Amino acid sequence: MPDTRIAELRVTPIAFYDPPLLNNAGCHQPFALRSIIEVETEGGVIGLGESYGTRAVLDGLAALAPLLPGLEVTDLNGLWAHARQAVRGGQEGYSGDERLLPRVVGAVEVALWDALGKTTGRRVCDLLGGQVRDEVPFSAYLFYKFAGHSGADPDDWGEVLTPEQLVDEARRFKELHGFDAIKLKAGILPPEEEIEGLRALRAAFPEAPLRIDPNGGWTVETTLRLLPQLEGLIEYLEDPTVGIEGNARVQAATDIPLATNMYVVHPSHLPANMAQDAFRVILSDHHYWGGLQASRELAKICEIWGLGLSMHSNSHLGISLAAMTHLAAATPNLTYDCDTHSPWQTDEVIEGGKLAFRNGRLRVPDGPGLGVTLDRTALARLHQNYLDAGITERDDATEMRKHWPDWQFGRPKF
Ligand code: GKR
Ligand code: MG
Repeated sequence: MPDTRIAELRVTPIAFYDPPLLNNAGCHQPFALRSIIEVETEGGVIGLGESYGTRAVLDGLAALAPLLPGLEVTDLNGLWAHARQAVRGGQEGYSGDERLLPRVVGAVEVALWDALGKTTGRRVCDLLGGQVRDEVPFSAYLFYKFAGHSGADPDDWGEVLTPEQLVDEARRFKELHGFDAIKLKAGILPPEEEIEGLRALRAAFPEAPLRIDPNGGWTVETTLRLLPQLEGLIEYLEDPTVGIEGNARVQAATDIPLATNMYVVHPSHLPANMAQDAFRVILSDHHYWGGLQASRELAKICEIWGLGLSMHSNSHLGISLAAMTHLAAATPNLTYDCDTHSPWQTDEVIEGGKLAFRNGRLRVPDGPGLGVTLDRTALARLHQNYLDAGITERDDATEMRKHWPDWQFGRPKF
C-alpha cells in the first residue's frame, strides 16, 4: 500500500457569494469565508477538508502545519496532541478559546479520512463504521432575507419578510430540492410575526415537520408565553433562549423537545445539560466538535442518554456537504433531518458542481474517500475573492445596519 504518512498540509482561505440572509446577529455579508484543507501523503494522495475561514482557525492551522509531516493519517490521537501543541502550547488546562482546538482538529481530521479512503479504495462512511442508510435526509432551511445586498440588485429569491413571502420561499425549496422538514431561522422579527410565518407554512404544507430557531433571541418569559402557540406546531424548538439554565426552565414547561447548536458545543457542556434536562436534541457539527470520529462518539453519547440527534450547518460548500453526508450515513441514531445551507450557495469548489438533492435527500457520493475532488480553477477564483474581499471575520451586525441603520443586537432581544 502507498505510504500514508503526511507529507504536507495546505490551507487555502476562500470567500464565496452569500445572499443577504437574516438572523439574530444581523445579516449575512456578500461573502462567506471558508478554508479548504489539503493533506498530501508521502504516497502522493490528497485528502480534502473544508472548515471555517476565520483568522483564529487559519492561524491555528498555520501553527499545526509544520508539526504534521510524518504523522500517519490514521493517528487521530497524534493529530489531537499536535493540535493541542499548536493551539495552546500543549497545556491540558485551557488558557485560550475552548472552541478553537476542536475546530482545528476537525478541519484536518476530515482530510485524513479522505486520504485514507482514497489510498485504500474505501468510502469514508465505510471507514466510520459502515453505511446504515442509503440516503441522508436534509431540511429546507428558510431565512428571512432582504431582496439584495446593500447597493446591489435584487437576487433571484427576492425579499422575504412576510408570511406569504416565506411560503413562496418554502415552495421554491420544495420544488427545487424536495425537502420534507422545514426550519425557520428566527429571532429577527417580533416573535408573534415569526410564529404567524410558521402557521402560514403549516397551512401550505400540512405534512411538513416544522422547526424554529431564534438563536437565543427570546427571553425565558417570552418563550414560556409563546409555548401554547408552538405546541402541536413544531417538531422541535431550537435554542429559543440563552444558556443551559434558561433553556432548562423552558424545557421543564413543555413536551416540545428543545434542540441546540449553541449551548452544547463541547464535551464539557454535556454534564450540565443532562443534569438540568435543558436540551433533548443535540445538533452536532463535525466542524466544531473535533471531526468525524468525535461526532460518532457524540452520537453514541446521545444514544446512551436518550437524546435526539441531528446536524447543524453554516454557509458551506461541497466538501463539507460530502463529509456531513458520509457522517450521517454512518450514524445509526440520526433522529431528525439534517440542516444545510447548501441551497443558498451559488459557488462551488468541487468538480462537477454542487451535489444534487433528490426528494430532499443526498446519496453518499460515489468513489473512495469523500467521493469528491477539488475544482482547482474554482479554488483559485474563490481564493482571489478572499484576497479582494478584504474581510477576515464574519460581521453580520455591521451588514445589518446598512439596511436597518437603527438595528441593535440583542440576545435575548424579544
Ligand atoms: O447562517 O445565519 C446563519 C445561521 O444563523 C448560522 O449562523 C447558525 O450557526 O445555522 C446556524 C444555526 O442553526 O444556529
Ligand atoms: Mg441553530
